[in-house]
Parts: sequence; C-alpha cells; structure tokens
Amino acid sequence: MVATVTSNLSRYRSFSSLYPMFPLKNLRKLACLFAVACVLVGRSLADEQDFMEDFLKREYSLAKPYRGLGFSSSSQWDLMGTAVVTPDHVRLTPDVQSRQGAVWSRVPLYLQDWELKVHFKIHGQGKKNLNGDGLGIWLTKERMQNGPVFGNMNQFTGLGIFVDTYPNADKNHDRGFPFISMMLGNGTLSYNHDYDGRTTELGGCTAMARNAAYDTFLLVRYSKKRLTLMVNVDGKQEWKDCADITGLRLPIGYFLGASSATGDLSDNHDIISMKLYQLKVDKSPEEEEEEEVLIPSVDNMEQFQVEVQEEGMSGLQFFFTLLFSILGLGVLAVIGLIVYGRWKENRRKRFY
Ligand SMILES: [Ca+2]
Repeated sequence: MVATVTSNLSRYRSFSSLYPMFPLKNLRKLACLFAVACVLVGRSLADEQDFMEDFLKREYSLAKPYRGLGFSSSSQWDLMGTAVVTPDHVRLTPDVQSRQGAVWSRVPLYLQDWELKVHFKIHGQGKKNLNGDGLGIWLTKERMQNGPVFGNMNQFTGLGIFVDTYPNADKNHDRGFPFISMMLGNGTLSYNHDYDGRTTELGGCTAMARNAAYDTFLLVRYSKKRLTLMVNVDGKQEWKDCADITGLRLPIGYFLGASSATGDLSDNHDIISMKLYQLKVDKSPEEEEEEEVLIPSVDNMEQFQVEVQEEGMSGLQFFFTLLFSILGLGVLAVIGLIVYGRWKENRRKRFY
C-alpha cells in the first residue's frame, strides 16, 4: 500500500516537474477536497438511508422476502382468491379471465401521518385496451371482501386508489389509460365501473404503467388532512404529481390492502412491495387537538363531482326519430280530416 502511494507520488512529481503550472501542492489540495466531498456526500446518503429506514414501519409493510406471507400466524398479511406468493412478487391475478385476488394487512393502521410507496407491475399478452381490469390499493374499515371494485366490495369505507387499465366509459378518448384515480368511500357511495368511477373520483392522472419497461411505483402521502398521490412509471426516478386533495378526513384504525380482478379481459397484476413510512410532522396545539374522525369525508366534496353525460342520440337515431314523428303527425292529420269530413256529412244529412 505504502509502496503504491510512494510510486504514485513519484509519478505526480515527475508529472509536475514536466508541467510546472500543475504543481504538486495543488494536486494534493485537489485530492484533499475530493476526499472531503466524498465523505460528505457518502454521509448524507447514508443519513438519508437511515432516516428512511427509521421511519419504515415493518408491521404495516409488505416486502421481500415474503416469509410465511398468507399462511404463517406470524405474518401480518392474509391472501384471498387467486393471490399467490412467489419469490419475486405477490400475484393478485394471473393473465387469465374472471379471476379475483387480494392481499390484506391484519394490522389496523393507527398512524396519523404516513406515506405509502407501492411497487407494482401490470403486464400481459393482450393488446392495448384489450386487457383488464386493473388493481386497487386500499386503506379501508373493511377487509377480505369480494366484490366488483377491482376485486373488492363496493360501498367501502375509506380510501381506494385505482390503477384502471381498461376504458369502460371512454367513448371520446378524452383520457389515456391506464388511469390512476382516487376515491373516498363513506359506506354509501358507489364506485360505478361503467363510468370508470368518474362520478366519485377525487382526482387522478394517466400513467403508462402497463407492460412498462421500467419498475412502476405509486406514492400516497397523508398528513394534516391533505392527501397527495404521485407516480413514477417512466424510469426517470422522479415522482410526478397525480392528485392533491386538501380537507380530506380519514379515520385511523383502517386496513391496508391490494386487490385485483380480471373479467373478459385479463392481465397479470403483481405487487412487489407496499412500504409504509411514518411521517414526523410538526403540529400546532390546535392541530393536535383535532377531534377524532369517525367517517371519511372531504370538505366541499361537490367540487370534485364530475358530471356524467348520458350518451346522446346518434345521427341515425335522430333521423329515424324525426322521420317517424313526421309520419305519425301525417297519419294523425289524415285521421282528423276523415273524422271531420264524416262529421260534416252527418250534420248535412241531419240538416236536410
Ligand atoms: Ca375501467
């Protein structure tokens, strides 16, 4: 080691003696600066890593290796339906028609401020828009239920994030699919599959997360009645804003889950990880004293309501409606004339 340093130094000496504008002193300074910079950068990265790991809540997280997941009594997760565990992922549904699968946490989430990072993969043989139906990420009062909302029950209570891969309502192609959206259920609101849930969505965005060349993630952050949804699906290692809702009240003690369903169309729907981080947030005394939330709600919910346009008449339908209306009116006029003629004749006969 010493020998190498010495020989390197002698090489520097010869180098600097050949090129006097590059004196050895400067080289040493540069080397020192470089070393200090390396140490600082290394330390800050390590700090960040530690920071993140400190706040990762393993009891609420699903990550590799999935030891005992779904069958061991020590596992924090239950599987249902077609969901299976492999070394690389939890597959909610295979690329086969009419399947439903889910994974649900056994532990209710009692954190006030949190961040959920979901690593998922949706892929299959079907051509674009000939695949379906997508997956749902949940934080709800209910768990382990079957149903029509991406393999979970309708009229759920809590938060649903949907990666919808099939455009059921999109006749005008006004939004690209897959479309990621969020909905807050209060136990009576219904998700309408035929409209891709537009009547109840709080926000969302298009995210090309199917058959993607990169790892695909979504991130949900909830703190101080604000829910933000971000996506990372194009391999750029940056989060893109997808939805940002303020005034959203979500009770604690709900369950995390992920579910999926296939119908006539199908895909593989895989969850690689769901990592839950606790957020440390400074709160004012008033914020600390907020009364307990019992039912999920959003302030000014109306502002998020989307008008669903009933499908109008097509040109051909309009033509036939008009044609039959005119014919009908014509027939009525003829009948009227005949009746009038008879009445007039009868009157004349009576007159004579
Ligand atoms: Ca859909």
